[in-house]
Amino acid sequence: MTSTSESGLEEFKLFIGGKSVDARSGKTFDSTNPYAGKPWAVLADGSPEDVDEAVASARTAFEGEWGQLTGFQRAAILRQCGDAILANAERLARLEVNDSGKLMREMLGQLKGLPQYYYYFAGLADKIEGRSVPPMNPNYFCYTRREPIGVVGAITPWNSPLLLLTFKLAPLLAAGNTCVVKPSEHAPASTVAFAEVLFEAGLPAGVLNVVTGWDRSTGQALASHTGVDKIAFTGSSATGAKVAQAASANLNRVTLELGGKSPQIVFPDADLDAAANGLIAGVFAATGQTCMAGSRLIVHQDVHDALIDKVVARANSIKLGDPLDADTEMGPVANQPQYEKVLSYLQGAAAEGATFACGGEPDAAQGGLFVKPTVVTNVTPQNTIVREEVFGPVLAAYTFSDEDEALKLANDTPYGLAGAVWTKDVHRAHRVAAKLRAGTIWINAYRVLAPNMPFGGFGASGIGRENGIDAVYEYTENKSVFVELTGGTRDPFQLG
Ligand code: TXE
Repeated sequence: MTSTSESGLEEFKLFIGGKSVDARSGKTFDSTNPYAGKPWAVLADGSPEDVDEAVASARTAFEGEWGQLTGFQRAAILRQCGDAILANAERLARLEVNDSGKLMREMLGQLKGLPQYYYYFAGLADKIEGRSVPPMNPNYFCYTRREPIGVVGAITPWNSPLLLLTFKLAPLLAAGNTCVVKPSEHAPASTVAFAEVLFEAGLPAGVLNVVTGWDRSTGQALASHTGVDKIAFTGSSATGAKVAQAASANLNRVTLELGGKSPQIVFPDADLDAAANGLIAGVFAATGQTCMAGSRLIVHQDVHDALIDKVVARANSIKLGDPLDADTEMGPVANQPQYEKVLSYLQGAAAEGATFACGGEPDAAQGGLFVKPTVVTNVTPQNTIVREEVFGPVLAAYTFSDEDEALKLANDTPYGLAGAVWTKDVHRAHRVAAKLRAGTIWINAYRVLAPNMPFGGFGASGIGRENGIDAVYEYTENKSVFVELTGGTRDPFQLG
């Protein structure tokens, strides 16, 4: 359980085997509230030895009570988890806001929506079926079994820690696996409280373990652990590649949900007010700190000026401020390194000759880690601001003259997480959606997710898919069973 330290900060320990425990080293680290600009929580600083203990606990749970449950029983527990998340939504959302500076209204909405993921995957837990396969040789009865993989290591980032953990946790639990999660050092608290909530709701001890840690060696220890069977990671593409290398050294499975530089294509017949609203939602909501940020506007040259005017007008009226205030629309950047990274991209854009239609600098009136909503124009497709993920409130806008050029520009990226097409022409909408090389496409919309729609990326945006009916299979092994029916013997030197 969380408590308060002598310094008045909330305390969060590791959560291993159903118990709150100190790090073996006894060390702690602070988590800073980016809006207040000061520490608000103290966390156990877990090291590789703590990861060992958590993995052993997850293995014991997998081989114990949890591993014996039927899908029906797991479904019942998943539903209880969903109910408990709803009952604790406000508290959990507040922890996320304290850690990341994201808006309370956004995080509360996310937390209240989270139970749907557990209910959805509860509905699948008792439907994970093998198949009876027609035999090639009539002497055999053949069938397949879908079995859990075992212990899953989940490594999560600081933007929306509980939503991104849920993308992994709900299906892996439905399939009967256990989990060790290492949340980001920049936003670790909510994950600890979340594990406690799920344990209280009936998730058996050891099924979900949390190791927080400041040093990256903690995540590395989990990614490379020989006691883990699969790694599910969300974060930057650079770290994702390292995680995949570590996991593949053990021949472990991986799911990677990585960065993006997602295009929003606006055709001249589009409803420009709706498109402007979608652009605001795509890149300024969550202060642009989402993997699916629609950070490239590719707009037809005839409507460029009109659309930029609309976006800039709305961007300039975005209310920056306290993430806990109900009318705040954009909070600070989530942490100091990220703030510095966003500013260095803005300086780089200016150096490469871009123009700021709005923003382009810190918000001096707010101070702290606030950056003004920024629209960058006069860019070329080769500019860094067009090619690299900023992970901040920065939109880069450039033009096209026909559909082929729009698609060429949109697909000219190593990433492929998401994208949008804005047009009233139904033929064009579907044609362009089919040709965009990205995992999620919105037509006349942006930033919509659902538990039953697959999510993941092409190219440098990742490997595998989260959510959707097939996500449980990402956490199963497919086993073939041959049953000899006649009791006869066969030539031992012949295959089949
Ligand atoms: O992410 P990392 P960081 C992008 C964004 C941001 C940049 C850096 O551009 O500026 O990443 O942020 C753990 N082995 N995104 O440093 O490094 C780490 O402790 C195993 C995009 O926070 O990807 C954390 O728990 N684990 C993104 C998690 O990996 C390691 C979301 C993610 O950290 C590790 C967040 C290692 N070697 C940032 N090194 C998105 N696309 O959603 C770090 N970690």
